[in-house]
Amino acid sequence: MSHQKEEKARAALKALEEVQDGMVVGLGTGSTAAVFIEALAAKVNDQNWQITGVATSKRSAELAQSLGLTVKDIDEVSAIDVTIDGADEVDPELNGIKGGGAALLYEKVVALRSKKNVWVVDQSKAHDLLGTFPLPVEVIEFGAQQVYLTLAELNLRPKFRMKNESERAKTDSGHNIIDVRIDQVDDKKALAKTLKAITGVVEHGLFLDICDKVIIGTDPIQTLVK
Ligand code: ABF
Repeated sequence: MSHQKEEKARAALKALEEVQDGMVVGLGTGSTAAVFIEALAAKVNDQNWQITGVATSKRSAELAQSLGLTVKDIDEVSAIDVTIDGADEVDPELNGIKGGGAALLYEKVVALRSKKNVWVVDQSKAHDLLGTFPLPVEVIEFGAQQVYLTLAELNLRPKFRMKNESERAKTDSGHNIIDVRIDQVDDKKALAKTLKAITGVVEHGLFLDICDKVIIGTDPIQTLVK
């Protein structure tokens, strides 16, 4: 197993400690979150726990259900006790960039309804400053090119996320993803406001003041808390 895979697995398994029998658990998206979902399903089956999962993507829902976990829609639960998710970048203030897996909208909806948010990452995700990783911006289909041009005028160097040479990638909601470069942007909070004010933008992958704990799967494990 590669170092990165070992780190993902170590972080994901550590995150099991955040879960107790009877909880409603937000199920993240990505390869690290997938390891967590597999470990959670094994624990639930071994200990006969009652756990309800709320997935952040169709693929996480399918994975969880295939492993026997109960999965409900977010509107079927009254609260989410803890969400375990991955991230593409995290800084020392626990702000992050998410959406490399094109699931940022549902991830943010679930995160904002969670009592506690825990990110599980390998060391390559930890950066002093956000912006090495392109920031995903979720955009409706109608007028997506206009949004692209607006982002270009803001010097954000936009790029449509492509499924292949000719087709644009689509999120679970059927939206586009436009990735932008924010490494030259100092005020991320102001950028978040600017992006949300662009008509046609649904959401972006800046997760500011959302995460409560980051588990970095190094050996020994590093845990960052707010
Ligand atoms: C998800 O976690 C996405 O936002 C992000 O792309 C992913 C990280 O991917 P991985 O865990 O596979 O490195 O929340």
